[in-house]
Amino acid sequence: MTEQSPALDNLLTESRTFPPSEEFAANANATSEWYAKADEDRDAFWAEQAERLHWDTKWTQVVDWSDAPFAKWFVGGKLNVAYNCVDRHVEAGHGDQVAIHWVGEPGDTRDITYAELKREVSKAANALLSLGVSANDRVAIQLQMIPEAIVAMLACARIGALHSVVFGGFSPSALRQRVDDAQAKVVITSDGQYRRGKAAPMKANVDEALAGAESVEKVVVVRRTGDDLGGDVPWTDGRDVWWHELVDGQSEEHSPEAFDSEHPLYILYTSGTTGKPKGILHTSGGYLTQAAYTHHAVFDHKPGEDVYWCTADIGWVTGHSYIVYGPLANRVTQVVYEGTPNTPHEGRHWEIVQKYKVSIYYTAPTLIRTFMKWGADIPAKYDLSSLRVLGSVGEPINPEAWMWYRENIGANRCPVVDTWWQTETGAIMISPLPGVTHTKPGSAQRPLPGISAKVVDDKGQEVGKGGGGYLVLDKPWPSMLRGIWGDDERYRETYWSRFADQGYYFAGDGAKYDNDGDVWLLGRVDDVMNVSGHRISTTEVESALVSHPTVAEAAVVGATDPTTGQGIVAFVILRGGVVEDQAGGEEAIQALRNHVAKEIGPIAKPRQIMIVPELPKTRSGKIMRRLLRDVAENREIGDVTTLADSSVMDLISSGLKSGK
Ligand code: 6R9
Repeated sequence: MTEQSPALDNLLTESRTFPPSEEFAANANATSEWYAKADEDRDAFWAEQAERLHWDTKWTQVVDWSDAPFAKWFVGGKLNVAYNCVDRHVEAGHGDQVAIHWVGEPGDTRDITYAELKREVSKAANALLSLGVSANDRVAIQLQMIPEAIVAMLACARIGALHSVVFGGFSPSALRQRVDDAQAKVVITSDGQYRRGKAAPMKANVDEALAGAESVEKVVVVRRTGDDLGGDVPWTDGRDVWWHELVDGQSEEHSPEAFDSEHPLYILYTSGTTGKPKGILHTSGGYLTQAAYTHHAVFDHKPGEDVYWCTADIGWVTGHSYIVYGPLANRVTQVVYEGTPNTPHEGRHWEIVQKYKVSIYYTAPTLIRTFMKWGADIPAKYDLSSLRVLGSVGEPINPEAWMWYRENIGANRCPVVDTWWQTETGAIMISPLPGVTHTKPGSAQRPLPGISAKVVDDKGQEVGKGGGGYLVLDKPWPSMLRGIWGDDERYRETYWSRFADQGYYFAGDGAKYDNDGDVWLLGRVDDVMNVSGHRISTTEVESALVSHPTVAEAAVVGATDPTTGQGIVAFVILRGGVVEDQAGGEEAIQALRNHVAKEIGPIAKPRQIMIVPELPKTRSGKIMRRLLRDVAENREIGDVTTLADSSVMDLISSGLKSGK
């Protein structure tokens, strides 16, 4: 990928493209003219997008970048984010529209209209005020996907307090670290959560986390699992309070205050591979503008007509921007599902799509590959004809998985949008526009109108068509992070030092342009392998493996090798129906190695391929290659606190020891 170490040039020569149907194109929210328009006058373009919101005081300047890398957007403007997501829709006569079709894992359901959401958020805002929470205070939220999670976030926004949402499955120490770093005053959690048909304790973990946590004055507990948990919920008198006892009796009236456009909205922690997690800070006006604009343009969302479903957890930035802020600002009707996709059966998502006539579905490659593993006959049993746009986020999507998604879920009819962005970018940055773009399996394709991104070499020079290097963002954007909580130096160092001369934001991802100039994401640069001086991306080898008919999912790492520097080690999950004894045999493994050699080149042939039942993933579905490197290099396994399921590593290690 750099001049010193030659890249493989023959990778990812994807030639399939899918133009939008005429009908879709004719009704699409976005048009191809937007690109030129935004290029001509970026500020005017964003000023127009900001008009999607209600501003109590209009801004005087679109962007102030004079103190780079600290940006100010819509300078002087004032707004209330929660008012924009809830109240204004009620005032415009849409109080009876369903905002949330909530589906609980055990099968209980709740439909919440905008009028009801307004009442709930107002009561919760009054409740937080009654606990002494005021603007700029921090509230930590550790909740599963229940309506109260969304209500709590909006209640914070409404009173100008910052939320810090922590994944429901995170360990006590991970929660504690985040509570301490943000000095959270209040923690909101639940008694327990349903996971795969069972009630698991939540409050008990929170108590363990908070022992001696001095900043925390109150813990608010939503009752969810109740008697199913068996036994009492541990309780600290004077500190703990039930959500229903606190919130239910509050007034339904609360006047939202208008805050400065740069008023902080939330902190969300992302874990780097080393060091303590970074508290990514987002603010109000610019963030909401880009979240709303991208949700409108990338998903072609039509308020009052579409039923939208983003399957993310609110503990992930995708849940923040594409369940809570963007969609609700755009008056969405959306599905929120509490449980796992295979509880009680592997068709659960498709059953929900059929029942609620979901028209826009946004998920992660990890889940698409899991659906592949389960088999195409499962979605085939359901009526998915309501679907019209499919989205993907979180990792590079292998062309094979993309095609499977398009064919088996989208009936070859729905545009697939592969959306690249990060916690730090706040909202989608690179993605096709449905109805405009001729989509291409595996490529995020092009920065959105208003966004500028480049692939550059080591020295910050843009590479040409067919060239690879580092993805950078060379112009500020409205929803960009405003810093790392409490650590300006780390903010500069992490994101702005690599290409300081050019003033580029370095995203940490490798990327390349294909011969059409479309962008392909190649994974984190930390994961790039170096085999005999050739830099090879994990993504490309993984995609080659997944394109073999027996493979559902693959993770590839570079392990130290005495002759080649690094050797490629692949961990492979087989597709449903494939017999492991056959597919895992010596000959079959050799066939897989040859397949990679044929797809990419002999240099990319894995040194070793191991068949495994599962892969280690974060809660947002990203493969943790660092842990697989530990396995491949026979080291003790490193920190597993951000794994979705910490038993996976035992499963992999024991399977390997027994020779499977
Ligand atoms: C939204 C989100 C950010 C990292 C990012 C990149 C990877 C996300 C991707 C993608 C290829 C896509 N990533 N979307 N890679 N194609 N469409 O995932 O935020 O959890 O902060 O992760 O995820 O490596 O840098 P976050």
